[in-house]
Amino acid sequence: MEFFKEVSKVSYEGKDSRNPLAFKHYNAKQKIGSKTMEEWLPFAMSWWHTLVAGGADPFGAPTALRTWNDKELMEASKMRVEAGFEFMDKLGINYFCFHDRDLAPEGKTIQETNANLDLVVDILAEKMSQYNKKVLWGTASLFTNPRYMHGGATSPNADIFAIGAAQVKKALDVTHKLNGQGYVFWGGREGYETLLNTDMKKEQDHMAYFLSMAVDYKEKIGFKGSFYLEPKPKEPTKHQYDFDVATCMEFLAKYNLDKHFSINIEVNHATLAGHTVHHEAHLARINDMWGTLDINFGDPLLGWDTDQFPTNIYDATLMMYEYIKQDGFTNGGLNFDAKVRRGSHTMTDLVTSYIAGMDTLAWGLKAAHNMIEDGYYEKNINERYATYQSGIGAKIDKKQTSFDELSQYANTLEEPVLLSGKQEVLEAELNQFIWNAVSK
Ligand code: XLS
Ligand code: NI
Ligand code: NI
Repeated sequence: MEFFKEVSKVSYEGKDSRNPLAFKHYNAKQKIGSKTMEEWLPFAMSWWHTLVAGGADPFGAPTALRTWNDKELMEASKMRVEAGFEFMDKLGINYFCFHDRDLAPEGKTIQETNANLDLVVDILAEKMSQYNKKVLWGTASLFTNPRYMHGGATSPNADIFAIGAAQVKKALDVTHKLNGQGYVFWGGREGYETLLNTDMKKEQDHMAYFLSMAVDYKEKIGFKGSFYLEPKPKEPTKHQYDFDVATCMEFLAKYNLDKHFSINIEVNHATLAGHTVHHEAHLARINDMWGTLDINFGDPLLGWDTDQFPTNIYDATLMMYEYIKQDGFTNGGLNFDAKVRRGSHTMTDLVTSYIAGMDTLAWGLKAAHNMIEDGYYEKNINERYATYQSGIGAKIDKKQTSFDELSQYANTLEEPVLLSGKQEVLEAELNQFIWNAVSK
């Protein structure tokens, strides 16, 4: 059965194309520096937003027209597998990401649920070798089932903690079986609403213990993929324990887990935390903690996780700037944690949305590559900190001075003359890099 009937293999037509079913900037085999675009940009399809989301919102029922809408649950799951591989094939996407519960419906018992999952996973494994597609990462949904209303690893109820552990163990087995390159921990309901009913210390200790048991289990089964923690500041809970990159790094370091994890940065989560994705990517990079990326962007006028397709070229460029600086990822990739708007309800909308996102990232990659080749921003930063290259500055940089020496030195100074920060010039120049990346 063909699911995306209006779409044939999507090809690159170049920047002047007006064809919504063609790439304008993403040209898989084109080299950007040392790697092809396809090598730089290991795009992944998110199973949940692409194949499961129906467009329901708090005010109304699902709108999405999907071939499996009227099918029984297991039947629908199997159709999604077919559709997913056709989708990746047509777009030239080589990876996908999933939650356990996206793949197959829950049964009446844990055993039945696992049996459903195993059935779909076997079909997946076959399709993966047929189409040559890979799992970027897997994860477990410890947030959809009502039993997790007070948390999974941070639940006040020990039996829920145990059920959550069993679920993650199974999701790790499945990800391992499918040769996943990674596994994500996003603490959907790991946070709290009010301290009037919450033992925060106990909950955080439990969460860390949960993660450390996952590390033990990973080693036990010989899973070689990377473990990632995905920060998000709010939604669903008011105070999420994995607020942002800084909070996650501190948490991992405190519990001696930092060697076992890196961070999955998500653009819209960065902005919800009051940061730019540039900030989050930079902070993770300089600490060697940036492992993978969930691409989307948020509406600046709305305060929630809108998970829109990434069409913001500024975010894309600055994100790619950090990304090229660390020479990409080892096991990570660019997962489209993005969903079509409720009104974009056709099967074809899914394809055109991915094209829009892939083109934006490709454009950002080109612009960022030019920024780095040109050296403009690095040169500016070097000049800005030039006083640390010699004399007292070099001593400070090498940590070879003291308050006594600095005080003596300061006494000899006249009021220093400062350089301009030149922010407006730097921002105007960024516009030029973005423009020139596609105009030439
Ligand atoms: C939700 C998260 C989620 C994770 C995986 O906001 O982004 O989709 O990426 O559980
Ligand atoms: Ni995400
Ligand atoms: Ni999100």
